[in-house]
Amino acid sequence: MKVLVLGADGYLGWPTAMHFSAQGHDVIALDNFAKRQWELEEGIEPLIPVPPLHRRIRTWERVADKKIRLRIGDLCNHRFIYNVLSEEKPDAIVHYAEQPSAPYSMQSRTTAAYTQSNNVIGTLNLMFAMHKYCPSAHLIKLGTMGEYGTPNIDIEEGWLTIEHNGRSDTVLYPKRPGSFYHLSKVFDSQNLEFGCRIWKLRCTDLNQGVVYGIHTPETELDADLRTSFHYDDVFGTVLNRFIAQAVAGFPLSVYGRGGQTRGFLNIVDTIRCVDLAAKHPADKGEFRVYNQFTEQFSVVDLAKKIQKVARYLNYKTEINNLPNPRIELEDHYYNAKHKKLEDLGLKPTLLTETVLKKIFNEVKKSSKNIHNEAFLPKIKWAQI
Ligand code: USQ
Repeated sequence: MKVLVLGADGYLGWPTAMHFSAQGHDVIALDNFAKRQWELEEGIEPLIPVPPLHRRIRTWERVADKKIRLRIGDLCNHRFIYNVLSEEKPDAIVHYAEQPSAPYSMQSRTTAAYTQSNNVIGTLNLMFAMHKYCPSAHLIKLGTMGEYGTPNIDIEEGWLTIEHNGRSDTVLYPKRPGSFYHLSKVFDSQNLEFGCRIWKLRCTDLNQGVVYGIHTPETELDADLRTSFHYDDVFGTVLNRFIAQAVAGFPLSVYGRGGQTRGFLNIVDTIRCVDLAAKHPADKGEFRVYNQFTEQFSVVDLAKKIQKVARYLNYKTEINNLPNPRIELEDHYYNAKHKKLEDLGLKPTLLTETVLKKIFNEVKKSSKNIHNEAFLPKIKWAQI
């Protein structure tokens, strides 16, 4: 397959590009390096310095004896993505190229508008480019479990069959997300469903939970090949943050009572899910939604799990219930289906103590890079 990875410089994009290349596919890595710009704006750095993508690609070529081709540009420039798709005509497009942080989007009108225009217009341009130049390509789009919010009913995989006044229909699952970032992915899903319906595009929307972890088989091959790992309050996700906090001797920052329940998955399973989706493409005209996570935890249960392993490793870890900077339910029903990827063959990598110890060990190696001032949340939903 010819696989185009959009957002290939990022936490998930880079390991995905290496994975497909290692499998012998022809991989094109595309990025505009916007994430590095947002890091500069916020004054934050990943735990482990990430070499420029050019260097990572050269190292990959040396270590794996495989080529990854690089295209630099912005999806919001439609001419750029028109050129790429007309020249490359990929079989599969894996799309991570979006602003991924809820707190970033909730800082101001400017960052909310930027997040939504960057994400929604970029994806819209991509859809038009696919329609014009490669309508048979399979788009594997990273959506988020956060699109659904926390409804008081079971969460289905994208679609819901409802009965109303004696009639029945299957409709996109109603969404009630909790940030302008999560909303941007709802708008993407709506646009993509429309594109599949009118132009017969094929799309798999992966509604992904909170990803954790630092290793994939390819990132371990050379220090240059490691991926970006954030522990700060803007780009760091909760589990990665808790581990960095434990290593730094900082209390685990549970927001509010910590009853917020979310779906989680190991970075290794992100790659496996994308791989499974690519191997089993959606049909022409099909907008297919998979819920991509392997287990669910409340934030406080997660903190206790991490505290237990931390104490075993001799860290004196405490849990601190901070006033919640977000507006979200802290005590709610949560039962999200996540069967379709397992039906395709996903064998979940669960959050065992061994898995946690391995992440602790890796974070510990870079503990001198941890800045404690990056831990406390500074962006408040009510103060935007
Ligand atoms: N939380 C804490 N303490 C922290 C950080 C977070 O209690 O120090 C809580 C939050 O209040 C929230 C939960 O942990 O209830 C998850 O927060 P998060 O920052 O790990 O994840 P979130 O903002 O939801 O976003 C992340 C990714 C995003 C992806 C999403 C999947 O940044 O790109 O879409 O996870 S999901 O959460 O399923 O929507």
